[in-house]
Parts: sequence; C-alpha cells; structure tokens
Amino acid sequence: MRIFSGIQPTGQLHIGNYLGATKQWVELQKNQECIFSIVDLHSLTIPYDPINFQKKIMETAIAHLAIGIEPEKSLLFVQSQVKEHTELTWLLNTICPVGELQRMTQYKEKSRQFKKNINAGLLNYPILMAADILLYQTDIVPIGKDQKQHLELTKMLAKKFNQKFGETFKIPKTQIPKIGAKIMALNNPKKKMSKSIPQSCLFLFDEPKTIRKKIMSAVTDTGKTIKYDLKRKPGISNLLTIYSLFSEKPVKELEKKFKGKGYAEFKKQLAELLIVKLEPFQRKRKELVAREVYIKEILNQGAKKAQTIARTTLQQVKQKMGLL
Ligand code: ATP
Ligand code: LTN
Repeated sequence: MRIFSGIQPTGQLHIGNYLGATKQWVELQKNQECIFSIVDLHSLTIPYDPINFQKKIMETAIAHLAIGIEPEKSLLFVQSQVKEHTELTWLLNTICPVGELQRMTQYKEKSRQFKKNINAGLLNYPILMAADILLYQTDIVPIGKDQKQHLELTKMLAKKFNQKFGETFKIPKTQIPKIGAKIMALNNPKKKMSKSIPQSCLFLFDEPKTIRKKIMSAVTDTGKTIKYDLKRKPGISNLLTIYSLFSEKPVKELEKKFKGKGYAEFKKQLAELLIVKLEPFQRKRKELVAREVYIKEILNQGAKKAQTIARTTLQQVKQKMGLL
C-alpha cells in the first residue's frame, strides 16, 4: 500500500498534529510505502514571513525526524521542490466546480480568520491537496478529522477525471484515528487545537515548565468530577483523551483512577505524564538541530525520488487531456 500525507510548515508541531496524524505516520512506515510532504505551497495562502520561511520548513523536517519518521523507510520532501504538484493543480482546476470549493469549512474558517487576505489560493487550496495525493497514486491518506472534507473533494475529482478522460487516478482511502482525530484547543475546548492559534496549543517541544503551566491553566468546565462527557464537559473530556492516548490506558480506567480527585490533581498528573512522554522527542530534536547538511540531504533525496513517481502520473494525465 502506498501512503501519502502532508503537513504545513506553519509553526511547531502540537500534540493535536501528533495524535491526529503523525503518530499514525510513524506506525505506517513500518510496513507500508510512505511518502510525507512538507506542504510549503499550501502555507502561502495565509499571512507568513518570507524571511524565516526556510527556517520553518527546516524546523518541520526536524520535528518529523525527531518523532520517529525514518528516512530509510519513508520519503520526506518539500512540496515546492517537485514542480509536478503545481502543474497538476492547474489541470485539476479546470474540472473542479467553484461551488464545491466555496462550501469547504476550512475555506470559510480561514476567510473569517484572515478577512483582509481572502486570496484565490485559499479557495483553491483543496485542489493543490488533491494534486499532492493523486500524483502518487495513493492508497491511504492518514489525516485528522478536519481534513476529511478535503479528502472527499479529492475523491470526487479523481472519479470525475477518470470518467471524463479515462481511468488514470487511483481513488484514495482516508484514514482517521478512532480516538484523537480532533484534539481541542487548551484555551477553548470547543475549537480545535491549531498551529495558527499558538495559545491553543501544547507543542511537542515545550519545556517541562511550559507544559505544567499550560496544562494547569487549560480551560475546564464547572464541576469537579473527572468524567468523559463531550457535551457537558468538553474541557475535561479533551484532557482525558490526551491522557488516554499518551498513557495507552482507556478513558474508563482513568475515570476510576481519578474518582474522588479534583481537576488540579488530574491536571498535575497529566502534565507529569506529558513531560515524560515528550522528553525523548525533545532529546532527538536537540541532536538534529546541529545537523543541517544531513537534513537537507534527506529532503533533496526525498524530492528526487518523489519526482520520479509524480512525473509518470503527470505524463499520463497530460496525454489523456490531449496536451501531448
Ligand atoms: P492550522 O489549523 O493552523 O491550519 P494545523 O494545526 O491544522 O494548522 P496542519 O499542518 O494543517 O496543522 O495539519 C497537519 C495534520 O494534523 C493534518 O492531518 C490535520 O488533520 C492534523 N491535525 C491538525 N490539528 C489537529 C487537531 N487539533 N487534532 C487532531 N489532528 C489535527
Ligand atoms: N491540508 C492539510 C495538509 C495537506 C495534506 C496534503 C494532507 C496538504 N496536502 C495531502 C494530506 C494529504 C492540512 O492542513 N492538514
């Protein structure tokens, strides 16, 4: 099976990215052919700083290697280094109804968030994403829940293309984790944890002191029982999910463990658990920060290998569309 997924170099990785997506990547690479892309072109659609953009891309690469992506097992590359992504995007643009793009939740949310910068790239974002996936004839796309709608659009475009021009693209399957697909913001448990809202995040490389501070001040609900109840207790339920996934203990068992204990005791233990679990990632990252040449080499090799696959698909697409 071929796996493809992408992550934007918009900031540090948070535990939502990890539990929702990248933890699955690390597992999948053991037995499947994995391709992971740092999707820099997607990030241009929201305000960013060109001066430190390269640094952000490097940081994103380092973060993935630190959590266990192994270059011997997976391809890791920067999207803009494989020009086939933008070329296929244009071609797919011509078969995508505008109405489909306008109803995308992420487009609506980002348009609200960045009112002064509602650019065409923001609208066409899902087509670039479809190109990413379809270029590699992907079988499975591991993602968090927020990307499900984009995957539906990808499948629709692939089917439409195949119908119109003849069998070309494989129809990918979406893989969303049963638990942890949507980790909520620490400062507002009704919104998703999101890199572009730093105060919502617990980052994978936060220092122990910061972890304690963020968890202790995470927004929780009125009342004092530690019980999973998404409707009435979204804050505690979110923290229970995080605890459960990092400790590999079911929520029910945690509810028993913390019976009769208050929020403060629960949060204290959660913070200590996170400090222990995140420490190996932080150690690995420190080692990698000093190895810039090595990391660039991994990305260059990744792009070269990715391009050989992408080129073949694009060639077929152009042939089918009458461009060759
Ligand atoms: P932003 O929200 O600022 O656009 P992001 O935090 O969603 O960015 P991405 O790079 O867009 O980060 O997402 C990378 C992967 O992480 C995607 O597969 C996405 O579905 C997943 N993901 C993002 N946020 C969460 C979350 N809060 N819970 C679970 N998975 C998430
Ligand atoms: N849009 C995704 C990132 C992304 C992606 C992809 C994920 C870009 N291309 C292809 C899976 C497959 C996001 O914001 N998380």
